[in-house]
Amino acid sequence: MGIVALAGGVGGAKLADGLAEILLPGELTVIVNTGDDFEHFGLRICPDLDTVCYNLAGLHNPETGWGRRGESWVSAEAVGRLGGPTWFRLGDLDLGTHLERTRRLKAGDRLSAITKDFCHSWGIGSSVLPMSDDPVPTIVLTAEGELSFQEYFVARRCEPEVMGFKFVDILCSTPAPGVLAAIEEADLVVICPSNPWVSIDPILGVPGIRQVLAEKVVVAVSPLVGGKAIKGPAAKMYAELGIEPSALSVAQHYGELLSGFVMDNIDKNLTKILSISSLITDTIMVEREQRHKLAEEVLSFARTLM
Ligand code: FO1
Repeated sequence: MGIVALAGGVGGAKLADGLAEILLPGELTVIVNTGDDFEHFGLRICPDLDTVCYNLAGLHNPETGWGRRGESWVSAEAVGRLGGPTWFRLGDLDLGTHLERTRRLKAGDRLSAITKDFCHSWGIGSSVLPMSDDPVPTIVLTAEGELSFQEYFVARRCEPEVMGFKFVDILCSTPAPGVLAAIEEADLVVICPSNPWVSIDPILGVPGIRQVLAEKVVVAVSPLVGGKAIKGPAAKMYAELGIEPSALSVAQHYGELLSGFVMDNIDKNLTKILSISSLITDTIMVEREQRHKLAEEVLSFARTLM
């Protein structure tokens, strides 16, 4: 069975990990948002790509959700003592990833090729693909002006009121090698419980991706539970954009792309007003077993739609 998962951020990485655990190696391709990538200390940082890879490799930090397990902060503390920037924390182990990725990018390698090699080194059996090898930086349009994504997300702790989003140069970007083929060959596409505005919309906006998805069975899992995001600013963004933060709004966000929708038990009343097939289950993934359980339930539900 060929499954494609679209993911970005911690919630997406958790479900991707659950899917990888129950599928055979080679059955899963995870297409990851790179809109939150940026340059810091001259290094290319790809937070969502790394969060997905670290989770699939079992190297992730369970406390923060991002970065590496058992991390140390010697270099970040040394930077701080020299008066350098400490607002975006790069751990020592994580730093190795950024150093080697940047070295290879400067040597002319593509992000997708580098990610493939990193996955091999980390023992990841699934394919992990950046949505594009072209930079497509997300800009958050706020009441205080335009902010780069990490400036909004980390430096400003998502406080400025959101008025919209811009994905720079997205119309000139192309899907990374293998992205369109993986979707075309997939039996099912799962949109993970990631932020629809800043994790999934950039993927859907890369020219060609939405068109191939339109031919597929696509199931989304709501990142909003009882009107709140498990992690991150998705609910706040919906409210500030004048849309009620709810699982229903997430389903409407993806619209005709969806064949089915998965939402939490808490939101079971919404099934009455949802016009597509839905699965109501426990979607909150705290323990590792909950990732596998949700992945199994999503696949069983999707089989009824194929
Ligand atoms: N998020 C934070 O809130 N503070 C940080 O200092 C921080 C550092 C960081 C380093 C590497 C990495 O891969 C991710 C990091 N994140 C940090 C998370 C990241 O900003 C966001 O989770 C994503 O960009 C949104 O999905």
